[in-house]
Amino acid sequence: MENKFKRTLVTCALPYANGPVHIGHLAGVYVPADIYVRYLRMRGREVLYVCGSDEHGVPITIKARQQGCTPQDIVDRYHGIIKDSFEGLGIHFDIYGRTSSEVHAKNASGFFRKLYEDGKFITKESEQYYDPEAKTFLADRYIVGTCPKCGNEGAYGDQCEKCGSTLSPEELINPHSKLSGATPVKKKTTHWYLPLQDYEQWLREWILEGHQEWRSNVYGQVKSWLDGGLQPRAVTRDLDWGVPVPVEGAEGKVLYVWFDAPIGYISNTQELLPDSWEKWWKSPDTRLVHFIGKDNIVFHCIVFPAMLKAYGDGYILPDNVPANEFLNLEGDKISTSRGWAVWAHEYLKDFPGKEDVLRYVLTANAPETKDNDFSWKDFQQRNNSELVAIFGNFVNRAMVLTHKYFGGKVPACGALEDIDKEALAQIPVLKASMEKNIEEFKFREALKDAMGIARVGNKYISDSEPWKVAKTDLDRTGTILNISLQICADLAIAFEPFTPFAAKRLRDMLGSGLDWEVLGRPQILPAGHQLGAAELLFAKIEDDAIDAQLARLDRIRAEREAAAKAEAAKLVAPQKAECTFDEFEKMDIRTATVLEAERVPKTDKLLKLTIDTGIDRRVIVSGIAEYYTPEAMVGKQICILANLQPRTIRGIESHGMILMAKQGDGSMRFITPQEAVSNGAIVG
Ligand code: B3M
Ligand code: ZN
Repeated sequence: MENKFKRTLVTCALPYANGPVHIGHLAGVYVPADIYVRYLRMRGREVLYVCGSDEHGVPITIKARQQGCTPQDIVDRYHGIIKDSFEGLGIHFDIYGRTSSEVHAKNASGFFRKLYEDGKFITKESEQYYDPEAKTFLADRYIVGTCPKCGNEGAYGDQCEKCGSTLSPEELINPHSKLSGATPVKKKTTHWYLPLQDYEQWLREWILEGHQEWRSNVYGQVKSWLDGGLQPRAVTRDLDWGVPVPVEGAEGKVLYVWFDAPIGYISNTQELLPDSWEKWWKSPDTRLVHFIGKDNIVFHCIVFPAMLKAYGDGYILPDNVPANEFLNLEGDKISTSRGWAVWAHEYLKDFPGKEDVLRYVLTANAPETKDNDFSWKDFQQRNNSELVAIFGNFVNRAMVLTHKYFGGKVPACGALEDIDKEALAQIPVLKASMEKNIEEFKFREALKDAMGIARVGNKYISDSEPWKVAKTDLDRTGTILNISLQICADLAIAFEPFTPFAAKRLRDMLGSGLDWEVLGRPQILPAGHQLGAAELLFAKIEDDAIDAQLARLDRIRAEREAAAKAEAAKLVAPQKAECTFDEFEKMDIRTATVLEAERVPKTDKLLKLTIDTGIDRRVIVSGIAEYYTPEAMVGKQICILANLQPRTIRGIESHGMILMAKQGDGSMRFITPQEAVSNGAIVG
C-alpha cells in the first residue's frame, strides 16, 4: 500500500436486484473485497466499505412483466435477499444502499445535469426499434426472434442464450416485440452520448502509462479497448424504469443503467455520510479501489473514469481495479437464467454454521488470473482435509491437552529446543508474505500463507508429541503447549480476513485479541492466562450433504437437457431441391409387415427385419435399433422403398429401405398406415 494515501474507499460492484447472488458473484467480488477490508481494518487503516443494489436496467423490467408485478416489487424482494445473504456470510458493508433511493435519483440526476450544462455530451438522432402496438421503444432485450446462427426461436436482440452468439436486432429472423408480439418498426429518437474518444489520450496516459501494476487481465482489457478506438456511448435510454433524464425534451427517457449505477457508489456514500462524504470522493489522500468481475472492467476503467473526469470538481479516480475472472460450477458456466448456480441464501440454509467454509473454498479457488471451477467434491475435500484435519485438529489438540495437563491455563515456556525455534521462525516469514500478497490483491496466495501457519502448528505438535512427553516430563510438555497456543493465537489473527467466524470463536476460546502487529511475536498469551473451554472449530462434511447438492444439480442438468432435446426435435430441415413427377414415380414405395426381427450381432444400431412385401418375403437391414427393440417391430405394418438397389450390410443382403420420419434431434419413428392395409399397397 502506497503511503501517499491516508484512507481507502473500497467499493464492490452493485449487484443487480433481479436475482439472488451466487457463488460466482461471491468469488469474483465480495469475498475478496471483504478479505481486503478486514485486513486493512485489522491494521488500523481508515476504510469505508460501500455497496448496494443496482435496481435499474432492462432485465428488471422484463422480470416484472413476466411475473405480473412492478419493477419496484422485484427490486424490493431481491434487495432484501441479497442484503441478508451478505450479512449471513459476514460481509458487513458500512452501507448497502439502493439505486432506487431518493438520494440516488437526486444525485444521478444532478450529475447528468452538470455534464449537460457543461456541454460534455453530444446528442445524436438514431433509428431505434419501436413497438407500434405497445407504443414504446424497445430495448434489444425486448426483441425476440430466431437466431441466424443456431435456429433458436427465442433469441434476444442482443444475444442468443442457446449458442452464446452476440447479436443485434437486425440479425434476428422474424423479429417480434416481447411486449405485444408486433413486428418492431424503426423510429427516430434522440439520445445523449458521452464522447469517449475525447478521453482516449488521457486514459492512455492515466492507465497504460500510470498503472502498469494493475492486474494483467484488467490492464490487457483496457489496452485492447483503447487500441480498438473509443466511440461515443449513449447515456440515456427510451424506457420507463430508471432515473428520468432531467432536461427538457427528454420525456419518456431515463439514464442508462450503466450511467447511473457507478454514481450509486457516490450516492450510497452520501446517504451514509451526508456531511463528510466528500472526503472519501474528492480528497487525493483517499485511495479508491473497485472490486468487480471481468465483465465490468470497461465500465469501471473507461466509462466511469471518463464521467468523473468530465465532471471535474476534484473527484478521485480508482487507484486499482482488481477484477476477477469467472467461476464455473461443476465444469459449466454459471447461469442464473438456466438455474445453474449455488445461491448464497440457499447455501446459508443448507449449511448453517458453515459460512467460513464457503469463504475459504471460494478464496482457495478464486478465479484471480483465469476462470476457475467450483465443485462440491472439492468443497468437501477442502473442508475435511484442510480446515478440519489441519487447522481445526491442531487447535483442538493444543486446547484439549492444555486443559488435561494444566487445568486450561497457559503453561510456562521453558528453554527452547531447535524444533521449537524452527516452528516459531516460520511465522513472521508467513506473516510478511501474507501482507505482501493481500496488498497486491493475491488472496489465494495469502490464504496459503495463513494455512501455512496452521500447517506449521499441526506438524509441530505432531512431531513433538506432548501427549507422550507428558508421561515423563511435564515441564517440557508445558513448553510445547505454550508454543502451540501462541501459534493458535497467531491463527486467530491470520484467519480473521478469511474465516472470520472461526477466527472469532478461536479468539473467544483463547481469550486473545485481534492486533495484527502482535502476530508472530513471542508470548502473545502469557503463562498463567486462563483459556476457555475447548470447542471444535470446524466439523466434517459428510457425503450425504454433498450428494444432496449434486443431486440437485443433476436434476437441473437433466431438465435442461430434456428441454434442449425437445427444442432440437422441433428443428425442421429445409426443403430439398425440386424433383419431377417422373423422378418420384420411379420410386416403388409400398406397405409391408414385419414378420421377424433380430439385432445384427456386434452393432448398436442395426436390426435385421424379415418382411412380407405382398410381392415377396425379403430381408431389410435398418438402422433403427436405437429406437425400436426387435420385439417392438414384429407384426408392425411399415412402408418401404422396395426398388432400392440391394446392398450388403455386415454380410447381410438388404433388399430395400424402411421409411422413417427423422426429427430435428436425429431421432426416428417408422411410418405406418393409419389403418391396416394389405401388404404391397403402393404409396404415392
Ligand atoms: N450491476 C453488476 C453486474 O454486471 C452490475 C454492476 C454495477 S457496478 C456500478 O453483474
Ligand atoms: Zn443461437
